[in-house]
Amino acid sequence: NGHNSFLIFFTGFSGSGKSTIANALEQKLHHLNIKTYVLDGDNVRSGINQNLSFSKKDRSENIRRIGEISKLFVDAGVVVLAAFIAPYKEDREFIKAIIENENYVEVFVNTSLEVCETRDVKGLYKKARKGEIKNMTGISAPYEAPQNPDVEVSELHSVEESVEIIYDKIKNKLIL
Ligand code: GGZ
Repeated sequence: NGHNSFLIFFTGFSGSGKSTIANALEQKLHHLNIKTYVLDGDNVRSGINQNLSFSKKDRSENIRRIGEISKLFVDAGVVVLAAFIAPYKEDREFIKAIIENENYVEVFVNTSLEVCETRDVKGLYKKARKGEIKNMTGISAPYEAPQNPDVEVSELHSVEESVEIIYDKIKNKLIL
């Protein structure tokens, strides 16, 4: 039951559903006995990257380290599901440059800012509107949308549908 290892990189606004979809896809892959690891703000920004802010420079360093960590996991034979806003094109390009082409799948979770702001799971958008937090992506910091993602999902898809759409794109990489 060997399988290829690769990186699935989810980009999109805060509250777009990146981590939720990544975790749901991970469950599906587990049922197929595939070794996976989810990298997201919860385990990266709280640990190895806890010294980084949301300035442009620190977001770039965040994504650079995530790219290098992902590369190590891919080398170790794991399917990595990385869920980060990664708002700058040049930072996503860096990851593309260090991970072999066939081992990189970019997923644009294109949930509209309006929907993300309505969800406001952590209350961050409300705080950003009030000026209580700065550099909030979509409010006071930019998001450079991917022009050519490998897969795109949005609020028009349920989590389950999103998982199936993404699975369809990666199934050819899996040796089941
Ligand atoms: C965007 C912020 C900010 C600001 C805190 N802007 O929805 P969340 O809470 O759980 O996910 C967001 C997370 C974004 O971290 P990333 O490492 O993915 O960002 S980046 O790739 O741009 O480096 C959000 C929370 O951190 N958060 N402040 N100002 N998101």
